[in-house]
Amino acid sequence: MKPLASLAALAVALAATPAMADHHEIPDEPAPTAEAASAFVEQAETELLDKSNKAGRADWVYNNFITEDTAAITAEASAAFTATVVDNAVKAARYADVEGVDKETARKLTMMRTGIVTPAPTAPGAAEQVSALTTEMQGIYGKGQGTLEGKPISGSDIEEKMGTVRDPALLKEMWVSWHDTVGTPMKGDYAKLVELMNQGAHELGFADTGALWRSNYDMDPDEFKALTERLWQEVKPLYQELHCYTRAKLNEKYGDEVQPATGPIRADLLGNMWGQQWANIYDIVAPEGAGDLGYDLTELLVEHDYDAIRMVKAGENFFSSLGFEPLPETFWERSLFVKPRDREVVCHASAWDIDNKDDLRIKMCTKVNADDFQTVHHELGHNYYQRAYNTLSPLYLNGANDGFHEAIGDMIALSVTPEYLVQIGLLPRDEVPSADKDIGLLLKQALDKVAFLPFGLLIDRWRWGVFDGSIPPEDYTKAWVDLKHDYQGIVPPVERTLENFDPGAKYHIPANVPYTRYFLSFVLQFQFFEAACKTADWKGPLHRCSFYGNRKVGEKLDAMLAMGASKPWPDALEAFTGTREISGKSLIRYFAPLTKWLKEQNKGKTCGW
Ligand code: X8Z
Ligand code: ZN
Repeated sequence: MKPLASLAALAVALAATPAMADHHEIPDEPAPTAEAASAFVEQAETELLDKSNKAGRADWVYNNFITEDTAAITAEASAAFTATVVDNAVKAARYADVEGVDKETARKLTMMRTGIVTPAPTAPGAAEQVSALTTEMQGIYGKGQGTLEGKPISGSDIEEKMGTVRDPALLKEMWVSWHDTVGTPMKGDYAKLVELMNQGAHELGFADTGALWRSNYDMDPDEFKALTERLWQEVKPLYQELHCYTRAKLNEKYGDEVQPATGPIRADLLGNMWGQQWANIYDIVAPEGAGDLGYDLTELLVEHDYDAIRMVKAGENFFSSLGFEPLPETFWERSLFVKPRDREVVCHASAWDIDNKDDLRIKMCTKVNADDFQTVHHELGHNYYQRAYNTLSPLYLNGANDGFHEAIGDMIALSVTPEYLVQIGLLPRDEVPSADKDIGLLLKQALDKVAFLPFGLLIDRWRWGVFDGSIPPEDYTKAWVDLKHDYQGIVPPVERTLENFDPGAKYHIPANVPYTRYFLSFVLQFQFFEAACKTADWKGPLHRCSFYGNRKVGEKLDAMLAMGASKPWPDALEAFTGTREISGKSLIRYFAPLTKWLKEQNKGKTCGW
């Protein structure tokens, strides 16, 4: 994810908190003329960039060293930033209907309002309250622990263990302890935050915070909602086939007591704390015959003595092969690559651009495994995007939309094929899986990419409901459990109660990071990937394509990235793919052979839950 700072100027970052704007009388404001509007925008951009950079720096320190003092410092900087953001958004509204405003200025005035992630009321002290709440919750999450066999275990370790442990009692212990100790204590803070953010959104002219979030996609917010629904309907049948097949395999492995053959899947059996990506249980679901791929990326990394730095170097090398400049020396000096032994840090991976120029960094508690190899590429995608648009004006220092920002590194990682692993010396050529292993390769990919889709959608469906009041605080966890049941077809391993706050056990809820971006990204990355493979003149099955080393792809990619947020996102999509529509068709084409195969496997079974 991108932190505050990089969100930067970008209204996006705008997240934080508010300040003390007074939209009724602003005595020193010039009369609203087109000239005044552009002068205002210019001054606001300078101010936003400055405050965003200051808040980003403080937030970096906090994320790397969670203490009372760093919490106070980041809360203060973030409150100052939010205050500025809200103040400028309120002023921007005054210029909205001024005649003769040029197109650029009009776009920026809109962005100043719609890019706000964490709105706060304008009343004195409210911005500070909002910042204190988000800082507090992130601290709880960052310091959070669960237990394994009764012993405390950190967030990054428990995440890894959920992928490797196969004893259902231990999986249940880890799942329950994590959700109870991390989520539950935040419930009150979260309800308070929702109330404050909604007041802030209201003052900015939005019905609630969800409406504000949905307004940031260059289209009508209702149209955006409909777009996400259309995409979900395109990919849902494939998810249902995957669910049906996976459930049967889990039933075979664990028996009816643990995983019944019908109904929803028990959440802790899927190889991931949140049941969001399932590739870690590939060994359980692998098809007979086509299942043995002959290699396991985690094992290859370990055997070849990879450590965190080598993993990141491999990611950098991919971008270099496309023609991108190497990462700056400061990236290597200032990033956090492994979990420190002696202090609390936020381990959830993130990419930063501290000065919005070239001070790029990542922060990861990297483990040497396939999951984190993927995440390294993901984070670098953010960094290369940030650098590509760093000459644009402050409000344009962002992705075409947030889904684009999330999709770049993942699109690159789709090129991590067996053939690519040969090219970088990780896999011996004679061990490349033959064509009869295609179903295995596709299934493994689907366990991450297809399994994620309903998860990516439901997080904000939950928040949209929380924000519009249809999910009141007493229903927070029930609604969460219901949505996970309905969309993903999964259930918690034990009954959840009113006191629990399961949403808080997922990073993006305490961190207040909108999540629809990932749903979009998991669709978009296949569109980008298919377009890149076409540019690279790839012939053969899409899932075997790697555009490693292709300068033509690099040039086209750079052109899209360099547009930043300066144009509506369909323009950026068109620049790279030739189409202006987000569509699930590329994903469906990528997995077409698997879909056919899954349907055969599921024949005669009652699917659904
Ligand atoms: O949060 C992330 C990235 C940082 S933007 C590591 N992701 C989502 C998650 O972990 O829930 C990437 C995939 C989805
Ligand atoms: Zn990300």
